[in-house]
Amino acid sequence: MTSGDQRPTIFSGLDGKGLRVGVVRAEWNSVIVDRLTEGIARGLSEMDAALVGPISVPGCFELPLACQALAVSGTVDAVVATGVVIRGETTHYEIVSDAAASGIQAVQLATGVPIAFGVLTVESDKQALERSQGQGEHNVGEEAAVVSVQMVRLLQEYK
Ligand code: DLZ
Repeated sequence: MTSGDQRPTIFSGLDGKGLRVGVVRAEWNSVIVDRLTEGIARGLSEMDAALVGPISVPGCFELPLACQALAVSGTVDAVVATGVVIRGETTHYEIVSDAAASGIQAVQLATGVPIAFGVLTVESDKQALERSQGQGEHNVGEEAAVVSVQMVRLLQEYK
């Protein structure tokens, strides 16, 4: 078994009809972020959910604030945050990655709006490319899109 085999299976049959999902993308490593954003769009389209945005922010450090603005705007049912932090490129790796992850978690808990973590935190360009592939292959953006709809449907059961 490789580490890739431990990913959850993409949930088939999820219905996103009538849902609006906001996308916030960080522009560092934008070639990879484009691939992740394509994955998000593909995933939402397959579930028949509408994509709102994407909204761009400079880097992953800024993702939580923009996600919060979108979450409280009342215009979306969920948000997908995406971006790329590559360890080799920055001694700020842990600072930027941790700020993005903990900030996004804080926003979804405070607002009750699901925010899926479609952020790649990787060691190299090679890993980033492997995790942002095309249809039917590993794409963390597409997986996050599925999670956003899954969480909306889950929370609806408790309303
Ligand atoms: C400063 C910085 C560095 C060194 N590396 C990344 C990165 O790999 N990925 C990313 O999304 N952003 C990076 N940033 C920018 C920070 O996220 C942030 O935009 C700046 O520190 C300004 O607040």
